[in-house]
Amino acid sequence: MKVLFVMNSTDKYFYAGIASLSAMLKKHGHQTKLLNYDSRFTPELFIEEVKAYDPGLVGFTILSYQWPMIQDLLRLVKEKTDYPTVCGGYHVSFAEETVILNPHVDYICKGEGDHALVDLVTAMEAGTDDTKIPNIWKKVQGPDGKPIIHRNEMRPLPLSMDDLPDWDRDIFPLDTLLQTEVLLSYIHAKRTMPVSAGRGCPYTCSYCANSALLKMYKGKGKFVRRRTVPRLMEELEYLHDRYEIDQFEFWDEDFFAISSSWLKEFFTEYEKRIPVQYMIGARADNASDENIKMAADSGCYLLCMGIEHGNEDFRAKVLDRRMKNSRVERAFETARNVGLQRAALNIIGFPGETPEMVMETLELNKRIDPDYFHHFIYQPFLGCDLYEVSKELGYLPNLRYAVYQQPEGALVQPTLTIDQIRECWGEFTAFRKVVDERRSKRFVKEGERDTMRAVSL
Ligand code: B12
Repeated sequence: MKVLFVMNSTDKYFYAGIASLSAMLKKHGHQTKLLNYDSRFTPELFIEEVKAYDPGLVGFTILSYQWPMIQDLLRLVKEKTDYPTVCGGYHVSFAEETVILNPHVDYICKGEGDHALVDLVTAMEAGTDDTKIPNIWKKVQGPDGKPIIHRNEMRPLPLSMDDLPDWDRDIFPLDTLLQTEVLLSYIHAKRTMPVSAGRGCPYTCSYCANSALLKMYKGKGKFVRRRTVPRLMEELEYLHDRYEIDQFEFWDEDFFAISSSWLKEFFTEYEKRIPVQYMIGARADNASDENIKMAADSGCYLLCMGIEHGNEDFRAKVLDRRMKNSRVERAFETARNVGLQRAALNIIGFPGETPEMVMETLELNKRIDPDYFHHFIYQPFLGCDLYEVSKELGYLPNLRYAVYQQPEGALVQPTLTIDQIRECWGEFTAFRKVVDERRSKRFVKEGERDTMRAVSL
C-alpha cells in the first residue's frame, strides 16, 4: 500500500517518528512519501499533491502545538478526497479521545507505532478485520449516526531495538537540507546527521512527556532500550559513507543513562571505527568524570545538559528532578577540562516560580559558564504531571500555539507575571549574547570558525 505521511513543521524537517515508521513500512513491502506542510504550500497545492500520490492511507504525526494546524489539514483531506486518515505522535498518545473524536480522523495510534501501523496497513490491504489491532483505535459510524470507537489495548514494547530497521532518511529532502545547513537543533556549518542509540528515558521529570510514557507503558516491557553497539556502529559507518557527513547528533534523552558496559563498548568502538565527531545530551548527575572523559576521548565534541532550574529544592520538588547544583557545576567543569563544548538548557515560568527564583537559574548558569546557553518558556503539555498542576491552579495560557520563546506564551500566574518574565527574559538574552560572543572570539583565537550557531530547540 502507499502511505502518505503529513507533518507540519516550519523548523524541523527531520522527524524520528516518521523515519522509523517509514522504514518499517518499506521493510514490509509498502511505499511511503512525506509532505511537510510548510510555507511552500497552499491548501490547493497540498490537496493536489495528496491526490497525485493517491495513497491508501494518510498518516499525520502530531506534537501538541501542531494540532490546530493539523486539524485544518485533516479537514482538507476529508472534504476533498476519500482517503482514510490515521493520526499518531506525542499529542495523540495523550489526547487520544479528543483526536479520535475529530470528525476527520478514522484511526489513531497510541504510543509507538512501528508494528501497529504495519498491522493496520496489512489488514486494510487484505480487507480483514482492523478493529482489534493493539495500539490502534478505529472509529466507525454507528447505525444511529453516532460514532463507535474500537479502543484497543497497548501492545508490549518491541523486545529488541536491533529488530527495528534503521531510520528511513530518504523520505526527507535530506541533500537539500544538508547543503542549506538548516537542520536539527543547531544551524551547523557542517553536514550533520541525526541518529539515535535507542529509545526511552528512566526519569520522571514533571514537565516532560517521559513521565506519562512510563505510566502508559507500565507492565508492557522495558521502556529504556538501546541497540547493541555492533548494530549501531554498522548504521553509523553506513551513514558516514553514504551521506558524507561531518558529524553525528544523537537524539537520545540521556546518553549516559545506560549500563557502564554498554557505554564502554560504545566509546571504544566509536573511537576505532567512526572518523567524525558527535554530540550528545545527558543529565549532569549521570555525567561522571569517567563518562565525560570517555566520551571526549572517543570523538564527542559537544555535551548538552538540561539544567532547567537553578534552585535545587524547587528543581527536586516541583520538577521531580533531583540533582545537586554542585553536581551540575562539576559536570560542566570536567567537560571543559577535557576540551568538550558544553550547552546548558534552561526553562523559565514554571508554576509557583517567582522572579527571584528565575534569577537563581541565571546565577547558576553564570557560575558554570557554558559555551551555549539556551532558555525557553515553560509550556504545559498534556500528559505531563506539571500540566495537571498548572491546570488545577488555573494558570494555563489561552494560546492556540505553543510559544516557547516568547514571554507572552508563559503560564498566567500571580507569582510571576508576564511583565516580570519579560524582564527576566531580557537578562537571560543578554547573558546569551555574552556567551555567544565569548565563544566566537575563542574560536577565532584558536584559528577555527564558529561553525555552529544555536537556534531554537
Ligand atoms: C529527540 C527530541 C527532539 C529532537 C527531534 C524531534 C523530531 N522532530 O523528531 C529536537 C531536539 C529537534 C526536538 C525539538 C522539539 N521538541 Co522534542 N523531543 C525529543 C525527545 C527527546 C525524543 C523524541 C523521539 O525522537 N522519540 C522517538 C521517536 C521514534 O518516537 P515518536 O516521535 O514518538 O514516534 C513514534 C510514535 O509517537 C508513533 N507515531 C509518531 N507519529 C506517528 C504518525 C502515525 C501516522 C502513526 C501511526 C504513529 C506515529 O510511532 C513512532 C514510532 O514508534 C522527546 C522527549 C521524550 N521523552 O520522548 C521530546 C519531545 C517530543 N519534544 C517536544 C517538543 C515540545 C519539542 C519542541 C517544540 C521544543 C521544545 N520546547 O521542547 C521542538 C519541536 C521541533 C519539531 N518540530 O520537531 C515535546 C512534545 C510534547 C507534545 N505533547 O507535543 C517532547 C515530548 C518533550 C516534552 N516537552 O515532553 N525534540
